[in-house]
Amino acid sequence: MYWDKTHETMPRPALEALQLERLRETLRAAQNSPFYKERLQQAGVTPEGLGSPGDARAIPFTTKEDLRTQGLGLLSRPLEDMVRLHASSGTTGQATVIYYTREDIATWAELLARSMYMTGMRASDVFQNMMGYGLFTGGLGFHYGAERLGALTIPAGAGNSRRQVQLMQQFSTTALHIIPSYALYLLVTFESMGVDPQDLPLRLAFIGAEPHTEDVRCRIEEAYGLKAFNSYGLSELNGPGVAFECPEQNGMHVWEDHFLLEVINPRTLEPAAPGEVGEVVLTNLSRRGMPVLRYRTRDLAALLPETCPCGRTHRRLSRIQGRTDDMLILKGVNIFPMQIERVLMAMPEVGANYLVELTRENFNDLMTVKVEVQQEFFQEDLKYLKSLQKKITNALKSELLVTPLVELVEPQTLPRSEGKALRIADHREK
Ligand code: DLL
Repeated sequence: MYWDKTHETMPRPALEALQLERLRETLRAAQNSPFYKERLQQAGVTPEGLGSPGDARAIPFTTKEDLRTQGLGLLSRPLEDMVRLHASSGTTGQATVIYYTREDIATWAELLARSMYMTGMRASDVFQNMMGYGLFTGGLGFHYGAERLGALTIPAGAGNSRRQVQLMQQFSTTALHIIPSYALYLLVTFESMGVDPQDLPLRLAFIGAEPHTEDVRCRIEEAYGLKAFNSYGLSELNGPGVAFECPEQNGMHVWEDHFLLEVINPRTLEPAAPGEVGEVVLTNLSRRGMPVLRYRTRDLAALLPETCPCGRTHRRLSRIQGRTDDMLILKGVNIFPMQIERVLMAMPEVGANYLVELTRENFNDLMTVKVEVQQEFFQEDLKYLKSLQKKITNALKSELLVTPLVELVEPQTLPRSEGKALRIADHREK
């Protein structure tokens, strides 16, 4: 049931003692990087001065901007000790580059093996890794983890939908790693090939890398006939394998022997109360080549206060609710894209894809939500479609408090992404 029982079920006092020891080691390593050496000195923080993991609050935050501008100044070992780099897929500015030593790669693989084992994956499984191999961490990160676990690993990569289905058939795939929006999209390919995913031996899927709702998980589980587990991570902290759902499927355990977790109020920067949504802040506890301290992820989630019946002592995060930087402001009202997804995906008439377009006309902001309708409903008469449009508009209005324009479109007509879905198109000039 456990991959590493000692660490996964460690009593909290022992876990916190381990965190303190690793935090001190991390600070010692970080002091070798020009960037952190100066930062820590300025803040007067020393490894020996820390008396508990909570004392990490004296360490200044690290931001995306720091990572972007500091480059090699963040390395705590010489460049020749590094064996790999990955880069984040940021759409603005320069990509953030993360360097890994050989040990760092091994530790990361261990965490992913532990994560997948927790959901029930075993060496007898056939694992199809449908995420991009390359600078993105989703492909290689899981690949090494699955091999470490011992599963037969198919490095399928992203996209090429018909081939994905063929691979599943040919090799009797039992476990998938897939972006949730792509999992919904792939159902169209299954249909066009006359293959029912339920007839395949699929039993597990790991879904992550982008925000998604509980309804999306349910749709994937039902259509494929498997259990889908939420997987969270970010390149700045290795990549995937920071937090993962256990069989309880109620929140993601953050591997606290490797990451120091805080949830803060992004305005006051004080700790958020348990159960309250705030910004996730993470510190590497075991990365040696390029440890990152108190990284402000911009991801919004709540710490779940109860202990988990699965027996693991590592605390859980709720589903990621959005990001501090993805909030839209429309006519002065704050809107998180996940609110829109929650409303849409709860409606059986709505298909797999939608797009939110923001425009400005005569100083007036407009939001148009283009929604793909499931084929069987799209065939209905105009009167029916009008009433469906009204139903969606009202549901969105009561959630968002502004009235969007809703446009119903035919299935498979909105732009697709084989990677992370692009749901928002903001055409307003800044
Ligand atoms: O997306 C790492 C990853 C790969 C995670 C495969 C899971 C599976 P980045 O490209 O650096 O790394 O993007 C990180 O994606 O800060 C979140 O905003 C978002 N994200 C990742 N996982 C989830 C998730 C990878 N399960 C950024 N739910 C993060 C919601 C997620 N958002």
